[in-house]
Amino acid sequence: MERSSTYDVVVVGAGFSGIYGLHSLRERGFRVRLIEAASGVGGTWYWNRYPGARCDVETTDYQFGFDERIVQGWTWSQRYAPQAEILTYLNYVTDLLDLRRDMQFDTRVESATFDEDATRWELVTDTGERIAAQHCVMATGSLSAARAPDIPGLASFAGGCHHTGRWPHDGVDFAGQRVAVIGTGSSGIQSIPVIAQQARELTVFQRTANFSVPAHDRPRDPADEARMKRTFMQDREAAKWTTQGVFASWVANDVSALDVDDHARQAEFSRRWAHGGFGFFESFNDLITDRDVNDQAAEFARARVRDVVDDPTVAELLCPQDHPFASKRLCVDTDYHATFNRPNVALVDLRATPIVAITPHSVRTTAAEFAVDSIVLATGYDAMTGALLAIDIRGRNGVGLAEKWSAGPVTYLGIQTAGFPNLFLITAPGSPSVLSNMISSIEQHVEWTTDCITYLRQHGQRTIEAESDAERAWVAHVDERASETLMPEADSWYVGANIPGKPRFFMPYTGGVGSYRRRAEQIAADGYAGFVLA
Ligand code: FAD
Ligand code: N01
Repeated sequence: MERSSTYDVVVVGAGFSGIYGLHSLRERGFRVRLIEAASGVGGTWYWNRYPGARCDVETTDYQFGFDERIVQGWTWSQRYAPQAEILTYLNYVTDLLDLRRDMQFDTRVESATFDEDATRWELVTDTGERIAAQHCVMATGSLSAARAPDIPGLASFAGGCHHTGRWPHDGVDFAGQRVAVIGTGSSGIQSIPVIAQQARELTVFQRTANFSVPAHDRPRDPADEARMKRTFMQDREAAKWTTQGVFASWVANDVSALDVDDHARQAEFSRRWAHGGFGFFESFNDLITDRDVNDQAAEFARARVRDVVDDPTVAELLCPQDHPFASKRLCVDTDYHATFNRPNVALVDLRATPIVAITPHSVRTTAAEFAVDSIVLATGYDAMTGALLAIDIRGRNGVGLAEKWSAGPVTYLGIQTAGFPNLFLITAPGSPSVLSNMISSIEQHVEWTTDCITYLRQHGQRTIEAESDAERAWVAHVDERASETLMPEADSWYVGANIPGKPRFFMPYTGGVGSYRRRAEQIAADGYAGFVLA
């Protein structure tokens, strides 16, 4: 049965972005409805229940910072919180802020059309509901459109086949099984060591070896937790102006590696490797811009793989050779490389022997057939644009977002795109988003959006829309900043290379969280320069 309702704002998605978006807008007195395809809150942490799933930005940073009550009322168990704990935390926040009454689950938004006469968005859901709202906030996630590979015969597989980003809620029992994992990005690298302990045999199908830094995860010390709580609010405020929106996870070393001698350079690399996590990436300020420095970091990381892996042939296969260090999203692991010393784990190099087919009981490469009982697809996402383009979004004159972005996603600040008034995108292409602590970036986007919608109400304006010129200039700036780094060289999901036919376009903003925030705030202070208000 078709039902309809009208709101000031509709928010799509109930991950970190949607939860805060609903709260923030509701606090300003707007009538808000949140629509979520899943049966509960959590977003990433609702869907990704695979063995070993956890954050890899440290928990101290990877949490909300907008309300001290949330921080004081929650205690984290680990340096990197596991998925179940983050999901419980997001349910705690949802209840603390009494958000559930404005949330609607098990409902997927299929289309969103801007009605130019009524100056509002009309959404249609898969439950047949029509929802009208003056503003639409897409909190649909940068890494939420799970991507299964196009392998012949995949659908014929008779055993269990699970994508890491759509993991069964009651878990998967791999005991006694022969398991195949396809994919060695962050999801593969987190899950492989845990699955190896559960399965009888594990075969890892690797197309590209990835750089991974040890996590050195550990339980949180209660004294550290208490210290964190005491100073969190001021530390978080300071983190907003850093390159990656963190204060606890790592400290950036604002020194060129070229200004120190070889001994000091190796010592800094070693110190950060021993500390664990993303801090290694910030060993020097030119690690991602200077090829020599990057090569040295890459060689340091490869040497650590050779230290750990017993079989020299396997070690070489696990050493990334075809992209600069951290030009693909850096992984953070617990015992990933050591897992290949286990007698029940084998590595298959798909560069040498690609998969040709999946049969009901096996994975077949050009060289061999591997009989398996279960397949894990750790094959990633149609990142940054996938969830948005899965919705038929139509702006002025009925133009579709897919058409507008056919050569790549163009935005102004990664928040709006010209021709789509009152459509706000949270952490979209053109914003620091996936290159940062995402919670910091999400909070900034939600707060900017809330202030913007409030400003429109205060100034009697019905619409805000990015100007094409401002958008063009922003896209050129994003592109220029990316080209100052080695990042666009890799065939990564940052450039859409993992999706056949996706236009190659470096999507996130490499200019850093702090400088991005300054710019976005200045634009707002200048009466939303580069936007048309009507
Ligand atoms: P999501 O959490 O992806 O939520 C989007 C929601 O929108 C989903 O629930 C989805 O169902 C819903 N949705 C989408 N389309 C529709 C539609 N059409 N209709 C209705 N609902 C819809 N980032 C970090 O900074 N640090 C980390 O350590 C980190 N770890 C990660 C680990 C994993 C396994 C993954 C996959 C990502 C990780 N990320 C990490 C990135 C992570 O996605 C973000 O940190 C953050 O959780 C994103 O929140 P979000 O609310 O923007 O999007
Ligand atoms: O996905 P990925 P992910 N045949 O795209 C391979 C975040 N995250 O889910 O590189 C064979 O990185 C593919 O190979 P190649 C984080 O931002 C964070 O692991 O394309 N292989 C690659 O090895 C991360 O970057 C955490 O050659 C195929 C892998 O599958 C992002 O989410 C944990 C293939 C996909 O790697 C995505 O990570 C998890 C095919 N047909 C995720 N298709 C944390 O730790 C793809 N591959 C916090």
